[in-house]
Amino acid sequence: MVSSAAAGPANEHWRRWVVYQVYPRSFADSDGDGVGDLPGILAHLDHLQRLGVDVVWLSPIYRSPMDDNGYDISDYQDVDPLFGTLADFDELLAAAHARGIRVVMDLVVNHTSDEHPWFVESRSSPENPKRDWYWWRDPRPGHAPGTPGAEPTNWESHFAGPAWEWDEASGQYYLHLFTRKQPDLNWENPQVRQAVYAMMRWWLDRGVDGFRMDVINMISKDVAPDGSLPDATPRPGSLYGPADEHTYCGPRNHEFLQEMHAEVFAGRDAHVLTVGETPGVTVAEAVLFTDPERRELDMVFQFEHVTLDIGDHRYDLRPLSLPALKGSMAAWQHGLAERGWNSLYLGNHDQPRAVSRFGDDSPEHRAASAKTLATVLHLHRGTPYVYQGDELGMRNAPFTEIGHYRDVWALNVHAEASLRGEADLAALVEALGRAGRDHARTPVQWDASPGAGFTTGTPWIDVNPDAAEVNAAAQVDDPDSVFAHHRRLIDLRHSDPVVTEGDFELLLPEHPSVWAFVRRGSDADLLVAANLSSQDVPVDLPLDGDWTAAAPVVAVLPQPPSAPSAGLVLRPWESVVWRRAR
Ligand code: TEU
Repeated sequence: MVSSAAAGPANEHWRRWVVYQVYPRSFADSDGDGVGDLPGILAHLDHLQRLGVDVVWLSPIYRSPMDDNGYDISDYQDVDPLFGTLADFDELLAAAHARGIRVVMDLVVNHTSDEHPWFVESRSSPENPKRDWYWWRDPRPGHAPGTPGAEPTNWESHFAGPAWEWDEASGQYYLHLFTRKQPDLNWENPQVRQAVYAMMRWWLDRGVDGFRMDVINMISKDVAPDGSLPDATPRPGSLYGPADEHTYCGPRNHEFLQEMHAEVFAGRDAHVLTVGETPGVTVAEAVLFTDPERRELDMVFQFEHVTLDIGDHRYDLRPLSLPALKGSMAAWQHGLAERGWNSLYLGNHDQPRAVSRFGDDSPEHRAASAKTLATVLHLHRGTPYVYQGDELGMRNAPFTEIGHYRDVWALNVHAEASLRGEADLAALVEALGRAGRDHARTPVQWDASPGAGFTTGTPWIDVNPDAAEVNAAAQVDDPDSVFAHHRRLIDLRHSDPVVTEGDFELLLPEHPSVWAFVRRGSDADLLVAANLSSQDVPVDLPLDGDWTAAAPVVAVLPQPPSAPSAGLVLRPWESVVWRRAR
């Protein structure tokens, strides 16, 4: 129960929800074709209900050529046959609702597939009425069309190579910030926006509970009144460079989202959950996106904490220091404390597995480190997102060669590296082994059978061979499991308002292995202390006031210290949450 003294936007009921992300392709396969599907999700709703999550976010299930596993949509108002039918969707939605679980759709409207009828028309001729629905531009004057440097701008795609594709037949280039099969929609055109809003209303009328909006801070480009787009700063030794400064949080981004809110969400009785995926967003921008008064979004996915260990590009890996990680998270806690709201995540379908990246995924410490990472995440202020399999402590796959990978991004950067030579190629395959997106996309491990209970057929990507030990069947009834620990954290959020409302203070910001903080609520406080290392760590917590009467409410290891007293020693990957009433 939220106390009445704390009414107001900061205490809207949705702020107590926990979201679970399903990547349908890898969740559960009901028909043996090796690809997860909607009936597969339906068959596992009990798992989600037991975990206690309030919302499921479904990664894209729409019709798609699957160049980017469904983030390339060719029909926004149908389900891809790989995943099932609209009738399957309706059944899943009704069954989820019957269990009190809401369903949020992935909204991918920065771009469509090149096979979407809108793009097929747009591409057909420069005179087509839909030509202006996408970004078509002439080659750079003085260059032979289709040759390097002839692109309208020097922008590189996020998934390797130039962001412009030459279309010989219609004599212009089109923009694609992602793959060439993902042309960018032109949001400057009001017809595009209205078509998107109509599609969103159609899903809401069908009963869905909100949207996770893919790269929604890329929909407004830095376009001049004459239609020209600015060049980026090229990378050293390259013609091309990242277009981020001209494509992230562009001049009309907030206007477009406010318009969307008015056209789609206003006047809906039930709360519709909205979360924008916003790479490169700053705290100041995030406040603008998520301040309830501005009527844009409930929250955004920021990327700062998942870029601390990467250099010039995603596969340029750097060591991560704990003070940097917790400092970053704390800065977001403070930045969105008064206005706006945080989303909290350590992994998703684009990131390596959290336990492998931030924990210790060796057999000895895997479970404790997965639990401690969950403790720290769920006890921050904001909405926690549990990525499928993280509730089991699933880890990175032992992929050692490019043939193991399926992700178009990995395959594109590999093709690029192979032009540069063997040394680069070996370094890339090593980096993919730690940072590739496919680690999050191996099938969910339901049991110890050969297909891990995911499929009776041949899975589209290899099952992690650790499925014999790491699986749901072994965990759901075990009170010491990673699953049970997630369940306790979710229960705590639902039962104790301080988890949602309490303010946040980071303790020992420079400590190299302890992550500790206090949450102060209106009638209780929580103290979280976590050892993010595989050694015993003595820690002297700077405590305010008397914590002797506090009691541990969630702990990772048996016999946790009863109070955070002097002489405290945290065991490897131990974490404890103490609560004191006031
Ligand atoms: O991801 C966008 C994203 O996180 C990255 O592309 C990011 O912009 C990049 O790391 C910066 O170089 C979303 C989806 O989550 C992802 O699965 C899709 O592939 C992508 O958009 C395109 O739709």
